[in-house]
Amino acid sequence: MEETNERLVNRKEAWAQAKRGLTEEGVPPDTRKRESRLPPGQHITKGWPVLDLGIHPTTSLSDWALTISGAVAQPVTWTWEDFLKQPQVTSLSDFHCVTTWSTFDNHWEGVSFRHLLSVVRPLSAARFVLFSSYDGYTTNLPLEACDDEDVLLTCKWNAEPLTKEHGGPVRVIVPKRYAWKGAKWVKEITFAERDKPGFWEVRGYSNTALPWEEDRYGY
Ligand SMILES: Nc1nc2c(c(=O)[nH]1)N[C@H]1C(S)=C(S)[C@@H](COP(=O)(O)O)O[C@H]1N2
Ligand SMILES: [Mo]
Repeated sequence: MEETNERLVNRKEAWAQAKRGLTEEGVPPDTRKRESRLPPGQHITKGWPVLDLGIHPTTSLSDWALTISGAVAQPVTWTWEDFLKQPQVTSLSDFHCVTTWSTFDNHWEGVSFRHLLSVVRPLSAARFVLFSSYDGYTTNLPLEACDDEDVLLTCKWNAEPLTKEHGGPVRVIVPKRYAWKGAKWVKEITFAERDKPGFWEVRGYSNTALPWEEDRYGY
């Protein structure tokens, strides 16, 4: 059984305390440069690094399920077959990890978050979304950040099934936020009236995670 990589978790917590990698600290967010495709303090990496807690859960497709519940009119649990029956879309986007690497032009394929919204129909009181994964990871976002055309539950990357190390069979991508907001091996999506900080959000990382504002850390 794999265990959480405590050294990595401790190192990333220390980076948050040290506010590592901030290039524009002290510059008010609304005056920072935003015209560049590459967010401030990021560099482009070739290939696609793997970054997670160190546990790569194996779920056979016959056991896999995704439950979407909470403040919604129609909670659902999708099996793998159900997931494939949903409309599959493609999307091209960039990926920005808070540890400063970015990848450009990823071809994603899967189910759009907006489709999911049309199925479960969040109640008007629902304002936040919590993602929980098969490795025990969690991350949170405002509903309005998820209600965007480029937010996907993705099962394919560059025309190939998403590998286990990158979160297969299904992970979330939220291209306008740092990559930790996209849960690999997603298991549950819960809509709520109140926000609930996730794994990195309680360890010094930003609740909002906006790359172009270098919004890496919490205060
Ligand atoms: N379930 C889960 N999702 C996760 C993580 C994790 O540890 N567990 N790490 C996050 C972080 S910090 C990053 S940068 C991206 C990395 O995705 P990749 O390994 O496919 O590059 O996944 C995010 N989603
Ligand atoms: Mo990350």
